[in-house]
Amino acid sequence: MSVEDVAGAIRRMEVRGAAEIARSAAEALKDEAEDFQGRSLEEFRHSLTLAKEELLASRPTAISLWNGVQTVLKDESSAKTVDELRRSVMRNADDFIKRSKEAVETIGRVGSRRLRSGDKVLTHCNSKAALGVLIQAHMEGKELDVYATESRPWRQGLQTVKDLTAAGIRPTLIVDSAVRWLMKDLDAVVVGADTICSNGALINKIGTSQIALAAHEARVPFMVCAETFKFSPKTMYGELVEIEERDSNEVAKAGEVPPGTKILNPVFDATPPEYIDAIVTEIGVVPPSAAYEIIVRQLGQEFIFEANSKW
Ligand code: RI2
Repeated sequence: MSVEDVAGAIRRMEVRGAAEIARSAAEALKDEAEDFQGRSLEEFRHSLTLAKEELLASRPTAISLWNGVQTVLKDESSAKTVDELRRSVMRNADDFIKRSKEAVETIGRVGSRRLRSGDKVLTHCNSKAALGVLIQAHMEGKELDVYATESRPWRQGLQTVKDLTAAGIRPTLIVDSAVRWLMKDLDAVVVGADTICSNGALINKIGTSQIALAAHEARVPFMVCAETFKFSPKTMYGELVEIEERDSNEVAKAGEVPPGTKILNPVFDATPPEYIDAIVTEIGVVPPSAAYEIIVRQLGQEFIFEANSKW
């Protein structure tokens, strides 16, 4: 698929999930590099810059997209020939995709240790990292009672119950507003992440912060599953995460509400670190207070510099 096609599919949420978005963008950059016909390095760099800008503009919130694109293009300035640049983009894209898939598998194994047979667990939206933990625990023979929120307005919870059912788990679907009612009966909440800020705050699907609040009130452990490329170097120097707002017709179609009704459709919200008990990454379980160190160690100075270069 062309960069334009991939960016469009991400924008329309045909491709969704923070990690999947990043992997698709990496694949699109790889194809762009493979198909480049010109001979000038300058022209090649220009076409990659345009591709990068188009992909980054497709959805603003998940840092995985920025980290993925940055990883693929990290050798751009040092490459001396078109061929060298092409090879580096293709190699980096393959590496990123492979590492990101392996990270989900590792998170599954690490996170499942936190769950016991008989646990009642709630998940929100459709996070492959969070589902990986639940499915791994099930494969290890633990009997889980899994609840999935509907996740209005896109209703990704329907996909979640399909994914869980396909893995042999019989889930229970609830409407988003039933979370607090249910919370007293739960043993854990397991969610994914679009972005983890340097102070450990979680940016995830709208409604996540309400779930965390209810979990905190009921003293139910709240676990976040996040690959290290979900941590944001951009937030280290104070940049705030842009919360995407989508079209009002995702909430109510024309004719369903009186003309002139204002509709707000924020897609993500921020959960403060004090409501998060553990973040499960591919390098282990960490507290939210470790976010700064993860960014420095795993992503490194180059990423931090690039992320804040406009500062
Ligand atoms: P994985 C999704 O965003 C959800 O917010 C989900 O929790 C998060 O990405 C992480 O998903 P959207 O693309 O990367 O559905 O774990 O808006 O699959």
